Amino acid sequence: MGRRFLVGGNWKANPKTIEEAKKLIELLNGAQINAEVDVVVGAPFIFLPLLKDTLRKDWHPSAENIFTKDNGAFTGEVTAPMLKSFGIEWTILGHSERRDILKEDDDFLAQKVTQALNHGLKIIFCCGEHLEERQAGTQNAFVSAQIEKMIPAVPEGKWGDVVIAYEPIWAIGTGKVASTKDAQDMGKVIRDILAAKVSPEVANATRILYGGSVKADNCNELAEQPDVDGFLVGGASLTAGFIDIVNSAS
Ligand code: G2H
Repeated sequence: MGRRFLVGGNWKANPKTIEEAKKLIELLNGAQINAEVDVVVGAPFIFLPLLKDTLRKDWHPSAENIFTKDNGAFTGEVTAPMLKSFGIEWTILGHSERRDILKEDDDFLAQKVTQALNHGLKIIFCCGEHLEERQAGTQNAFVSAQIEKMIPAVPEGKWGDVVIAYEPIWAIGTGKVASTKDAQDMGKVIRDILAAKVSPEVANATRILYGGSVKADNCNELAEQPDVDGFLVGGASLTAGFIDIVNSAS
């Protein structure tokens, strides 16, 4: 059975006001979708109740992060049980902006992976190399190490709740989209690791997304690649172009 295409929006911390968030939701709710596709909309925590209440019901609001514990003295953190109690079913984890700006390392992210999945959240787990590794030709080893550190964190029976997003950091928000070959090659590298370290069944079933400057005018060719099962979209998720990207699944 083929893997169902998935497109994730990642608003990051872009909308500054509730009015901006409402306008975006209005745009998304009015969209005509002609494709068989799962759509997940990642937004800052504070906007999630609004998304839960007003986003079209065939799409899914997502957090962009969680903390490693259920609750306690962790000032400023938001936890998986809190999200679940608001009816949120998804979270992005390990985005490069959290890895690089907030200094979240592989071990910390592994704890978040286990925590999210044990609480019944579905995850979009991000990986990807810097320009430095790409220029040195070590991108496969770098991304493989990120995936290999995440694999043991996935509890038994939970692989169906895992989506992986390959996002080369040099392509994020820079306008430099990876070539279709770069995206496909890394998708295949990740799938081969899953086959070798988890199982061929999990490798075959797990959706691997591409993220990094995906736009309406570059998504169609990328979407045709056998190991690109969808997209994680930042800048363009704040525009009408997101609808075209969702429709690239058809
Ligand atoms: C990568 C992507 C979304 P953008 O961060 O996760 O953002 O599409 O703006 O490059």
